[in-house]
Amino acid sequence: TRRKKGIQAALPIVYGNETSKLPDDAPELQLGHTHQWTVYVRGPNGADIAHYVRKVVFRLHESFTNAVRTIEAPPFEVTETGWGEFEIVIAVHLHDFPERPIKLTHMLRLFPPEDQAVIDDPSRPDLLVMERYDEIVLNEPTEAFYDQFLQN
Ligand code: SLL
Repeated sequence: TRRKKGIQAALPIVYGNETSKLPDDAPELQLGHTHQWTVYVRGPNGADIAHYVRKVVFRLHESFTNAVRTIEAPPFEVTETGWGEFEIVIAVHLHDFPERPIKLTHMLRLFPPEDQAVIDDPSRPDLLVMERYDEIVLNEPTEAFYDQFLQN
């Protein structure tokens, strides 16, 4: 495969979690669960990342059934209910480098941490959002990828 020598591409992504408290009548409360959350990898402002993301693998805490969740199409996210916070390992597999996934880690938050900014959506005051903007740096993309997505 021919690659663009000396070219570095920065692919923007946003990853993190959204959490809300379970309503009083939620059946999951019987299991001791207190919150519903979604962990995700997205493009900034809803941009489509499926051009360069082939699949995303989320490794949840082992207390979850099928703790390894592989998402092969957008939206690249997992929604669950639970009771605790834990670190999620996220592997982003690119079309261009399928053999070399990008590893991200995200601390799932159910409660607002004291030392971190929390993004508030005024239309959803019950929703806690903990997310981070990042760039996946692609070294020497394939010529096909470069021609299709990067050159403009
Ligand atoms: C803690 N170290 O003790 C962490 C572990 C694990 C959270 C949190 C499981 C939900 C289910 C769940 O929420 N685990 O039963 O499926 O806080």
